[in-house]
Amino acid sequence: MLWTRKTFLYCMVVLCVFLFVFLYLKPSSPQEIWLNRKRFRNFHKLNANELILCPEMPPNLGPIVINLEEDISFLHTISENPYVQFGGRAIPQLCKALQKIAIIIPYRNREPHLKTWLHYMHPFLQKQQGEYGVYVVEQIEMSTFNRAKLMNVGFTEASKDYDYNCFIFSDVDIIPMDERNLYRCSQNPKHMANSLDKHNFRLFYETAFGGIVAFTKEQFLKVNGFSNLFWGWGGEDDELYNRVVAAGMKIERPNPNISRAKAILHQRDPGNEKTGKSFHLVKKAAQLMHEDGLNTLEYEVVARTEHRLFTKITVNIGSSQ
Ligand code: UDH
Ligand code: MN
Repeated sequence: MLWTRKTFLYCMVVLCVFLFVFLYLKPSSPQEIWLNRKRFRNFHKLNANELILCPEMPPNLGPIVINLEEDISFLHTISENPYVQFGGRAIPQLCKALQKIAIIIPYRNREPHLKTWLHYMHPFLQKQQGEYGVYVVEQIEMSTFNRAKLMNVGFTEASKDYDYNCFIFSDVDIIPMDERNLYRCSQNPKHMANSLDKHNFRLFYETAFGGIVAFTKEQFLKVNGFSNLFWGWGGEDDELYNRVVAAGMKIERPNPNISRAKAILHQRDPGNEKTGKSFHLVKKAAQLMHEDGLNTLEYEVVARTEHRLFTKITVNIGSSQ
């Protein structure tokens, strides 16, 4: 009897030790760490590496209403986006982002459009659980504008900042109308401005590749970036399309019902006239791709400002002569 009770107690102790080791000392899965920390309301101390991956399709996304009449100040947008950090960077609060995204915006003298873009895009990108940074690349000289070269500068400078693996090159005046249009990179370079209101939500032409395009780092390096030779309006997007094809890649486009977007209407900017001078280069993309682009890019950063809503890189990119 005594012996049996002793054995019973002994067994209980062993069982307790086992349970203790199993429940408390076993390595926790990231989900458990996340739940525990959530319980203790310790969100801000979360280490991104310990979090579970964000889902492919984040929850609660849908169409949004865009009102271009509103004049929205930077301060208002800052106050509405407390999680956006200096330089216009954000990471998802409760999961580990699938991609590290740099958004590159070519820019000169378009403050009202930039205000609108930031007002709609910061909430949009955060709802999509993006880990991202916004880069506004400003051409300083009043000489002819070179959108493509600014994109190359943005890619190069953002890559120095952080290990971005996805680059979204976007005009400052295009705002998506549906949060399900994921600002992410795909297996192939992706043309995202395929359903603009100003084109009746149709693809402008079969090989259109302007407005917004998304490239992984590898995809962009494979085509050696944009050409640097397109001064003035037009052609650089078609040349990039030809580079992608010449590099053996396909182009992807999102479902046009979901990629519906508003393009802010405006007059042509001074210094961005259609000169037509570089258009003959479009057909030479397969050859030009090796001789001109990221590998021949020259510029001088004049200033770098970490604004609350974006990083501005003011740059001297020279001129066509
Ligand atoms: N951009 C600037 N500043 C400029 C020129 C261009 O920031 O002075 C940037 C900006 O991000 C813009 C992008 O380059 O969204 C593309 O230029 P764009 O908006 O001029 O190109 P789009 O295809 O051209 O919209 C339309 C020409 C307008 C003609 C209208 C005549 N009714
Ligand atoms: Mn425009």
